[in-house]
Amino acid sequence: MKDNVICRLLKIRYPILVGGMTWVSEAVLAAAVSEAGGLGTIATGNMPGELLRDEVRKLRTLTDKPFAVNLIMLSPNFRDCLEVVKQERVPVITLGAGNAGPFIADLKKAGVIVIPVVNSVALARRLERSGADAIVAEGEEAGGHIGDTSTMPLIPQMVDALSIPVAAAGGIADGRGMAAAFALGAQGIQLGTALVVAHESRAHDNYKEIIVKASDRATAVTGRSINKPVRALKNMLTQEFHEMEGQGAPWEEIEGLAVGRLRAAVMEGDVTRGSVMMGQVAGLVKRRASAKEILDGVVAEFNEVMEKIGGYRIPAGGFPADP
Ligand code: TUI
Repeated sequence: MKDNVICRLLKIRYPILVGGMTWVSEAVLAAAVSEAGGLGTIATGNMPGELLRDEVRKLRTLTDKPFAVNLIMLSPNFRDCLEVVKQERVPVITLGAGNAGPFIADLKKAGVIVIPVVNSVALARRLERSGADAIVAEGEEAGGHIGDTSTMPLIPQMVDALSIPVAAAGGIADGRGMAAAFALGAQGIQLGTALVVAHESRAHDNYKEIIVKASDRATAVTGRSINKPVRALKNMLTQEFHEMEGQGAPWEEIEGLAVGRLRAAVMEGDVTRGSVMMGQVAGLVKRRASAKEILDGVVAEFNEVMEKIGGYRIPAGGFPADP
């Protein structure tokens, strides 16, 4: 294998993107990932356009490698951030939490590579027709705002439905997960939780320690009753969400409970009442390391796994039952 379609498209060495993690994915982590050979990402969350401009300029003092900006269509500053992306000649954007369709043509005209993050095949098909360059297909194992389908069934259905490249997200933190995604037809992956613990990540120490200590059952999904499912660490906040949802509280009240909680977790380390968004792979993330060590480790393990299973065959007629 000499070439990878996502590396060629994005001019990167490893087909590894970073999730647009609000508050976590900022210039320093993004630059470290891009320097390590992946595609670093600045997440905007609800950030005003001018703050995004500062982040993009800061990143450019740290690396000359390609990077992405992640926009969330729910944000009140979405349109301002779109303008900044064009003015600052950001090479790649990823778009989550909404239908990116109406914005693709304009961004393409400005020369931006557009990669929507989606959880449904129907939306991905529409976005391909609207001109998306690639898709990040995100399974419900992911942290944060999620869809309904998990990565294992989602990726092959996306790959079958689309002609553009697919990167897999949700449930991937190591080379085994990456190899599984490639077996399903993905040409790249997106890491989130695995990079929250990077030395260059500004997530509070408490947040990183919670991930490193997490078990397989550490996360819960809240907000299903209001059609806004979010995966995060099970804690007092998720319990409060579930109680409120169980009582059939109005959506304004449920959403109100979330305000400021992600910031409290990431920036202040409030892991009991904050929203500690993390994927189900938190239980797999056992070590804090630099972004470069994390990416190199994933790639080395991917190659080991491919080597090991590359020659694996089921013999004609199957294995002998009594060898
Ligand atoms: O966007 C994400 N993950 C996120 S965004 C986020 S910000 C947030 N902060 C506080 C509370 C809640 C959210 C945290 N995590 N992933 C990509 C993604 N996009 N997952 C699901 C979707 C999605 C959802 C609905 C995409 C499209 C969609 O439907 C749009 C439509 O109109 O058809």
